[in-house]
Amino acid sequence: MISKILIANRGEIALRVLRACKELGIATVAVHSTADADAMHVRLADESVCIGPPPSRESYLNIHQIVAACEITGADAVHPGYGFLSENAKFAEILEAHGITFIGPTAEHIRLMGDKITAKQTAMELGIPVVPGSDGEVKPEDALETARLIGFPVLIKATAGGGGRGMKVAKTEDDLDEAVSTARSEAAAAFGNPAVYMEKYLEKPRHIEIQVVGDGEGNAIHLGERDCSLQRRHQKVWEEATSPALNVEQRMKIGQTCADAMKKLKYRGAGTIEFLYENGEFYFIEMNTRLQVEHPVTEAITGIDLVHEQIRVASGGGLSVKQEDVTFQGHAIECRINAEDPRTFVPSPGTITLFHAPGGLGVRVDSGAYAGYRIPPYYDSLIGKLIVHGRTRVECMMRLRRVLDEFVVDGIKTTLPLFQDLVSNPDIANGDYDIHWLEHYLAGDPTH
Ligand code: MV4
Repeated sequence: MISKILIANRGEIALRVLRACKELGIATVAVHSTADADAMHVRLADESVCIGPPPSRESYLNIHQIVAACEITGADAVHPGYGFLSENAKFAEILEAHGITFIGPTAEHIRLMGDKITAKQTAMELGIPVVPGSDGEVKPEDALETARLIGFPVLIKATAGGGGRGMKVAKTEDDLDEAVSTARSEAAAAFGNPAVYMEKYLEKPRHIEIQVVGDGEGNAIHLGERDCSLQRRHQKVWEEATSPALNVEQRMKIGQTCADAMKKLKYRGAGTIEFLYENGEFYFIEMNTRLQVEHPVTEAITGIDLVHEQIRVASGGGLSVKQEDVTFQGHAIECRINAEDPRTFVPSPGTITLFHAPGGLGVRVDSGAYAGYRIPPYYDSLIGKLIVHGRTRVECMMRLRRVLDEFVVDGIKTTLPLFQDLVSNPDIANGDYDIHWLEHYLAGDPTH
């Protein structure tokens, strides 16, 4: 059994995990950098440990400091949140070697999904549909033959990549050599590994991801999908569940495929299987082996607390629900509130002078922000998430318009005005968008 959890994170996700621990009667330890001494997660935890100076590399990414904080406080488990060390296989192994439970998948599964080629090969073997493409790595001298087999346009992706870095499109044979060599040098620079692979380029897909949870013993369930197509430079801005593009049959079919795959893998913990979706077909792109920022939309429509489930399976307690007991109620939308200029997305750290979070039925605000809080300039600019739930998508959108009017964050710039614009846009109201929609909209494209 787990009796004390150290939360190796900061901001809204540290609070999110703290709340689950409190509900389960588990003691909590916050860790923080010197820049976060006055942060909400530090105030709400039972104990806290300062683990270093502001740069993440010396604090939130410092494995030795975090292990030392566990030993000092007697924490018997670590929840990594998202980002930072959440998908670091070495971290999971080191904790295990110290007899500390890592609340997440095995190091082996983290590694398997961290390499995009082994992830894709594993997905294929598990019966998950993938994007047509090369059989593993593509060497520059084989690129043309492979591209002709796949058919143009093709996309060159970094094996060690993820998040869109080191990706290059080749529309025709003439573009290919340059696309391959640029992708290889970008991959080498960003990840220390020049290896690339090739896929058919999907022109106007949606990004739809499936939430899964497994107990590590061969039982796994799916909690439906999230539509995360509204992104800017690979940063998600707005996420919703269910997807406006899917019907019940499609949801249950892809969901069951993913749950069955996770059973075969004996996957433990929460995971997200990411797909591109185009013309009624799903194409696997990657799997995230962590809790995701947008998990609350799934919680809103299923009523299942994902962090409770993560903690249960990490302590060998199994899942609290069976697939047949999972239902999808209504619709939920999440808006990411970033401390950024809503037009340029330039970070806007500083002091929040006034903070009023909206409330009422179907409203959730996950945030560590408060009036007087000074946002440090060292970290991600996400200062909160607004999650709105309604019985239908139309009701959810009506509620979101009301709630955005109520939300007050003064003293800094935030992305709230962007959402004010989006909720009055007809394409958004109709759920009619793909992964490129937001970039076109922000560029002032008149067709949007
Ligand atoms: C693709 C694609 C089109 N075709 N793969 C971008 C990040 C990485 N996770 C996968 N990405 C893409 N892979 C094929 N074969 C287009 C993208 C992509 C994208 C995907 C999801 C959300 C936003 C995106 C924005 C640009 C490109």
